[in-house]
Amino acid sequence: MKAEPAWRTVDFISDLHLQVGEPATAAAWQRYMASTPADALFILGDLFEVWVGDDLMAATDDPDAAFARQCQQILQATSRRLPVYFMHGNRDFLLGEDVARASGMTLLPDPTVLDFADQRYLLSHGDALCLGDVDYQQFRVQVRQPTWQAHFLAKPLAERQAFARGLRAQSAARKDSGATYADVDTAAALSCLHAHGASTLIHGHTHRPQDHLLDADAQPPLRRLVLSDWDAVAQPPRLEVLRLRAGHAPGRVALAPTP
Ligand SMILES: [Mn+2]
Repeated sequence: MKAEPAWRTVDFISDLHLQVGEPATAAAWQRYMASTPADALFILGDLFEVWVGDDLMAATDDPDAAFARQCQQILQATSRRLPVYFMHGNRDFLLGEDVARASGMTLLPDPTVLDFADQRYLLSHGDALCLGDVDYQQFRVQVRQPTWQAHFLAKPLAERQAFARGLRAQSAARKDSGATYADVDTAAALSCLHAHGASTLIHGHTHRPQDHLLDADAQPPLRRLVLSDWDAVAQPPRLEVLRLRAGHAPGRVALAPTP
């Protein structure tokens, strides 16, 4: 896709893992959404800790549903000021076209090329490039199949929520056990950049925010910019936006955890 000619500032965020149990992070996101000076916002996956189906939005007496509706209102309000693009992460890949549209967001395929200010960026959540995590790649292939998704979405909401809690418990246990996660595979990142004629890969997922120079000799040099996850109560807080401004090097903006 091509950036609108009028865009001067473009923001990228990912891995906020918004959930009802982490109100400080949600509040920081709400303030950011109301105040960003960006001309466009790209959300590169895992905005939500989990998304078990768009029918959650209509559920009554459900704290997750009330929280999701609040988030939708925030997205709607922002999308009236600036275009908001959404790419699925591995936690919220079931967020559907209907909720995206009702939230004012445009869904993007993973990966998506963005031409902005004479540069070609390649946008991805990043999980598909973590080739070292073989078990996860198998799981990903399975859950991205339309038949698996239709089968899952046909289950009662409570059953899907229980399944999601199980996955989160597994993931937390793995983290507590000190297991290390595969990072983005450099060869895969380079071949993806080459295939799309892009020079800079922007992705999240790994929670390892850093600027990597992949090929200094290429013209322009090939880079991989990794977004931070969000946690307002971590010490120090992690509330970071990657901001591109026409004519400037990419910048990272650290937001304040309290107003
Ligand atoms: Mn992820």
